[in-house]
Amino acid sequence: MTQTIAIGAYTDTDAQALTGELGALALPELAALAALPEDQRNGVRALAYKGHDPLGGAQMDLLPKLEVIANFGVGYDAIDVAAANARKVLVTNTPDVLTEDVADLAVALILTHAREVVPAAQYVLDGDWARGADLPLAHKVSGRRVGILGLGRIGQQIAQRMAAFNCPIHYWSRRPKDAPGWTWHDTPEALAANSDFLVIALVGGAETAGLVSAPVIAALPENAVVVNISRGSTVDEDALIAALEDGRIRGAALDVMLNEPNPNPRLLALPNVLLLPHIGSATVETRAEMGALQRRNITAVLAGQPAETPVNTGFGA
Ligand code: 8YV
Repeated sequence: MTQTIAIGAYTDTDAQALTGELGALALPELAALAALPEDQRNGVRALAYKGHDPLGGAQMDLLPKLEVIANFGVGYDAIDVAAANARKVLVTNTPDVLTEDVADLAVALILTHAREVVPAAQYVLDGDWARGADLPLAHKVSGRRVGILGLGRIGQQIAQRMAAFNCPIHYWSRRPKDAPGWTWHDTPEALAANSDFLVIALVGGAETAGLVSAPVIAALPENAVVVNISRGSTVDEDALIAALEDGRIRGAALDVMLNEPNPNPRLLALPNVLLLPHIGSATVETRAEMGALQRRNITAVLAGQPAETPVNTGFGA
């Protein structure tokens, strides 16, 4: 009887490791759980989860012997941790192993948007260069103010990278950090007013939903670019789109947005917006480390050992 269920779209390597190492039963999506026979569900102790669909008490109740939900990703906002606590289910995530990749992508978004890399590459492919057509000048990055909203592990790495571009670093977090040379602001609005690039590096979930509100967006200078590598839920997207449509700010470069993978068509129509398909951690190397950490967490809990990267505590060992 299988003790582990793996839900989500895994690479072949991860899928093989999940079945080979853990004897996992693979399901394409969360909705498929309910269709499993009851005796099979009753034997499940671990759930390897990769996805962003909400996973709440109703799904947990389908697995009465569940001990651990091991999330593939650092952000676990899709998982109802209070419901897991109530059922004494441990939740684990995959922090640290993806920090560098996500920070690298934030820098890539800043440079790609400001230097108009995508239109410039298209200009070559389209033959416009050979024809001698005009290519508008782009915008400078080095020395511009970078505002980081949320100075956690990923935010700090973004700040370090952009400091190497001689960018003054401004940040907002609930409390000032020990970050000499970087300027703390006590509100997101104050940060926005001092940011040429506003980089959102918040955790997802209810506590940060809509933190980048209409007043925060209104506080941005006219040349500002909003960069998001965290979760779409952190932004009042209607307010952002309105500011972009009106030309009130220069642009946005977003790896995450509401309603993925079906972004708001108004975003798709905007020339000053660069959209990526949520690829912050999407490198061969990092995804392999995330998968391995997810599996180690499950193996530990099934053996009665403490998990390596627990989100909630007091269960699973
Ligand atoms: C996802 C992410 O895990 O780590 C996170 O929080 O958002 C990503 O790395 C990845 O898209 C797989 O769902």
